[in-house]
Amino acid sequence: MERTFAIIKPDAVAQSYTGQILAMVEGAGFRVVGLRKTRLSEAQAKAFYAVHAERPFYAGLVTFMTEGPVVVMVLEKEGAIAAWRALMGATNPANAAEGTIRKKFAENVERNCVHGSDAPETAAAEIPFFFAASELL
Ligand code: 3AN
Repeated sequence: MERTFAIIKPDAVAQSYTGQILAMVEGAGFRVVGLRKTRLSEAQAKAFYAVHAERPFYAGLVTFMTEGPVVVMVLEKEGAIAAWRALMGATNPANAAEGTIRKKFAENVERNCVHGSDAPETAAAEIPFFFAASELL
């Protein structure tokens, strides 16, 4: 069983899409092993997206990710990392396939509703960024 880290971002939480997104998660066969509503500090958002620090959209991304509460999750399933990225859809919702979360709910490439780890090493770093082992059940 593989685990991945996911975020329901401030745009989706503010528009009350949390329940619909969780229904899609569970409907796709993921087990939710960790779940918490929180609000990222600027320092947390900067550290979480440090890999994008040199990108032109970094400052806007940090502002967006701290504008309101998020829901952080750890999802478990065989091939969870790829399966969650498939369910999220393409980064730019204009390119996202039918039936994906971003196609259904996302506004644009920045305000794109959800995050998912992109590789096993990323998941291994992102999960403990938000969750203690004792919170994963
Ligand atoms: P993904 O979330 O699909 O893994 P990344 O890791 O390339 O995509 O980007 C991280 C986040 O940065 C995206 N979820 C989105 O919010 C934001 N982002 C990515 N590309 C752009 C862009 N061209 N303009 C604005 N924001 C972007």
